[in-house]
Amino acid sequence: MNQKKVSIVGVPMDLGQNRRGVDMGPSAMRYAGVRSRIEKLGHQVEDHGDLHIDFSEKKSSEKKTNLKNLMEVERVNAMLAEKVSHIVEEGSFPLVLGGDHSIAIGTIAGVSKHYENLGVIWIDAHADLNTEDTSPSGNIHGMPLAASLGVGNESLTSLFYPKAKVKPENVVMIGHRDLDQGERELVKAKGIKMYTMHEIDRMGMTKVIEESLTYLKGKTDGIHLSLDLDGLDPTDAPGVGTPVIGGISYREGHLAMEMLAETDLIVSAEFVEVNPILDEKNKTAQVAVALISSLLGDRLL
Ligand code: 4U7
Ligand code: MN
Ligand code: MN
Ligand code: MN
Repeated sequence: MNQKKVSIVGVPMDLGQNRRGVDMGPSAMRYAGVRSRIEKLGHQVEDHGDLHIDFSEKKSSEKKTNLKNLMEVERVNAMLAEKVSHIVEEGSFPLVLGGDHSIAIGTIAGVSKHYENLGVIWIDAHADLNTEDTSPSGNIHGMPLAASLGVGNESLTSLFYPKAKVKPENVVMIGHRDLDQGERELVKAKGIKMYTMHEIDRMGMTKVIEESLTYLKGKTDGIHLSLDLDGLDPTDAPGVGTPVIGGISYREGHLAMEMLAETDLIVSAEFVEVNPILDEKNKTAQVAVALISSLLGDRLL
């Protein structure tokens, strides 16, 4: 793989969901050696540290909505979008460490500013396609993909212009096994390409990634990877807030990352939902760091 400049940004956000601890994700991944692993691959790494989160925001926002902590989630995402945009401008690869998945709103807003047709590969047990109208929980970490498609509350879609940061035909979703009714409807209405666990079981991860890349190649000018650690099976990634049995194995995840590395189409990535409080001896952070390393070109030989 070509040598890159890689810029790490930690976003210790936990306001997009209910369980404390996911705010420690960035520090767990740093402790698991993310920087040195990437440097060993020959890349030049700059760690921008963590964005500041104001944890004082409680359940009700001043804005009238059922979205939890909307104002602070909005503020942090605006900050993150600026930061990520700046990193892309400098010719560096943004590597965002979460934090809950609500931060994908900011990452994607920042990256998409520089790409006419940004592709997105979304690896997750969940679709994250809820809106304030369909969400069963009011948790914004269940909404970032909808927001990035321009669907949902104005506060979450209005960072930068246009409202829709990615086109539905430029999105590929992988690893799903827990969808809400409104999400199913949105997948169908928008015609989004989705490889659930069923397709992974049937076709194997090799075919899933090959097809995904064929699908995105040509029509996209760069691809962002958004990887929610709960996309992996809880036996391999136990330290997540919303585990769902029957997920992607470590081996399949590792293979997927190596195949993405081979294409050189990935222009940015985020690894989210690592919750050290729920983890077993930092295992999930270590898995995340191993996946990051493979994505950035690590090979045995
Ligand atoms: B994650 C959920 F209802 N769909 O919206 C919701 F099941 O970023 C879960 O993928 C969302 O971890 C999970 O609250 C968000 C629920
Ligand atoms: Mn998830
Ligand atoms: Mn998610
Ligand atoms: Mn390997």
